[in-house]
Amino acid sequence: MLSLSALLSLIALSSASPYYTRDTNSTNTTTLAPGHYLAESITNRTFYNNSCTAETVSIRKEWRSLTDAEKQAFVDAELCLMALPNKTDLPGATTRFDDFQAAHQQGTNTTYGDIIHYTGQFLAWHRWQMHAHETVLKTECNYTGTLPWWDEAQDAASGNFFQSDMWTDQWFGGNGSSIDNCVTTGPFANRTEHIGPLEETTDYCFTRKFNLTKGLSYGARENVDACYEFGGDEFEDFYECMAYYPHIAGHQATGGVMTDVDSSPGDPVFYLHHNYLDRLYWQWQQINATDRMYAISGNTTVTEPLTGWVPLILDYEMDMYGVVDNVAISEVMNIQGGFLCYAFEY
Ligand SMILES: *[C@@H]1O[C@H](CO)[C@@H](O)[C@H](O)[C@H]1NC(C)=O
Ligand SMILES: *[C@@H]1O[C@H](CO)[C@@H](O)[C@H](O)[C@H]1NC(C)=O
Ligand SMILES: *[C@@H]1O[C@H](CO)[C@@H](O)[C@H](O)[C@H]1NC(C)=O
Ligand SMILES: *[C@@H]1O[C@H](CO)[C@@H](O)[C@H](O)[C@H]1NC(C)=O
Ligand SMILES: *[C@@H]1O[C@H](CO)[C@@H](O)[C@H](O)[C@H]1NC(C)=O
Ligand SMILES: *[C@@H]1O[C@H](CO)[C@@H](O)[C@H](O)[C@H]1NC(C)=O
Ligand SMILES: *[C@@H]1O[C@H](CO)[C@@H](O)[C@H](O)[C@H]1NC(C)=O
Ligand SMILES: *[C@@H]1O[C@H](CO)[C@@H](O)[C@H](O)[C@H]1NC(C)=O
Ligand SMILES: *[C@@H]1O[C@H](CO)[C@@H](O)[C@H](O)[C@H]1NC(C)=O
Ligand SMILES: *[C@@H]1O[C@H](CO)[C@@H](O)[C@H](O)[C@H]1NC(C)=O
Ligand SMILES: *[C@@H]1O[C@H](CO)[C@@H](O)[C@H](O)[C@H]1NC(C)=O
Ligand SMILES: CC(=O)N[C@H]1CO[C@H](CO)[C@@H](O)[C@@H]1O
Ligand SMILES: [Cu+2]
Repeated sequence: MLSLSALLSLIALSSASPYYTRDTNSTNTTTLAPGHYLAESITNRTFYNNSCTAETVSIRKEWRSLTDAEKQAFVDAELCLMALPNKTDLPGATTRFDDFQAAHQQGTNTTYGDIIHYTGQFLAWHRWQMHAHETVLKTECNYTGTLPWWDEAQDAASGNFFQSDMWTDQWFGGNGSSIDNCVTTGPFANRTEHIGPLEETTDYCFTRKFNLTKGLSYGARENVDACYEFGGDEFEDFYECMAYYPHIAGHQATGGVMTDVDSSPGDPVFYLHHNYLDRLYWQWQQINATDRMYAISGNTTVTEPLTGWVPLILDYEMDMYGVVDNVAISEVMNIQGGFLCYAFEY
């Protein structure tokens, strides 16, 4: 298992090549045996609370379980968000879709060492980001579905990480062009990114550069299972483990904008990838809810602020930089706690 400092030095190592900052450029240092915790019923345990009941819970489906009409509705909703004006004045944001990308760039601001990825709020923040994105699709683009996810472990096991129809020109488009990696086909073809690369705000083309090898290796189910070995009192080890292979699989395999640690939400596939990561986090929580549901530890920042370290607690208010109202971490620990109310199809 990588320590946090090892992770950080890997990030520092790889930041020399701007577009590929998530490439940890490392050999496999995982020493844990794969876990054996996944009971058949693990993903359908429920923890209904308050207004969240069997009647109100929404089900987030794997992309391939959606009907063609549902797939079209999701793609259309993302296109709608890309056509709506920004509501924040975050640097570079010109559309409502950009607002989310800009907020992610703010959270990744190296002034405090990327607070949303290498601190205890990594999983909570991205869970909330998924919910916020889904909510805005519904409230501002009349989307009636739920946020789909991408079953990466299934694709890694198949030998073809890009077997899903999500990568066809009907839905998200595929690999970038061999000339400049710009995505030139599908509904998001030739999109101009306004946020990034990294902490810049410039205009550039929306890119992808598929890497099958990375998808098959990083995305392997055993890498997820290895993370599930950590208990609630080892939360820091758990989130670091999740931030490693399961997290970098979708980013690095997709390539291009998805590998940009600040600006990866510029590829709509980002949301399917992080929704999958959220499902993995929820599975881990369900394995021992008493121990893991409210597990949180670490500090609020990676580097010490001038005012001193602040331990991360459940009351900590996470920041979406004006895209939606802020919430405390405690609100997002139980995905059926009331503020959140969803389950995963499987
Ligand atoms: C949970 O999943 C298991 C295995 O698929 C199934 O047997 C069981 O009926 C499911 N329970 C509920 C409440 O859906
Ligand atoms: C949207 O962004 C533009 C700059 O791109 C800015 O001038 C404008 O104030 C922003 N809109 C809102 C509502 O903040
Ligand atoms: C959403 O639906 C309302 C009511 O039908 C409509 O006024 C509005 O224009 C729709 N919004 C979008 C972005 O399509
Ligand atoms: C994607 O495009 C890159 C760059 O053109 C190429 O090297 C790679 O083989 C392609 N990958 C797949 C899976 O098509
Ligand atoms: C995107 O741009 C490329 C290069 O200019 C062009 O060949 C392609 O037809 C464009 N795609 C779409 C869908 O407009
Ligand atoms: C990062 O934060 C610092 C300090 O608040 C600020 O000066 C800088 O502009 C921020 N960077 C970006 C990309 O917004
Ligand atoms: C894919 O990643 C592997 C492992 O990091 C690397 O050796 C290979 O050159 C990459 N392939 C492409 C097409 O970028
Ligand atoms: C990493 O090492 C573990 C333990 O040796 C192994 O099970 C796993 O497949 C490796 N993962 C990758 C991505 O190579
Ligand atoms: C859940 O975690 C607690 C605290 O570590 C432990 O005592 C208990 O045995 C665990 N329960 C299961 C079913 O693993
Ligand atoms: C968290 O803060 C404590 C001081 O409260 C400090 O000793 C520790 O090194 C910090 N941990 C990390 C991972 O930065
Ligand atoms: C249920 O909701 C109450 C009131 O919002 C909250 O205090 C409690 O923590 C929630 N419990 C769970 C298990 O989500
Ligand atoms: C561990 C590892 O693979 N390190 C490589 C990282 O990338 C640099 C530059 O390409 C190589 O020189 C290292 O060997
Ligand atoms: Cu992120």
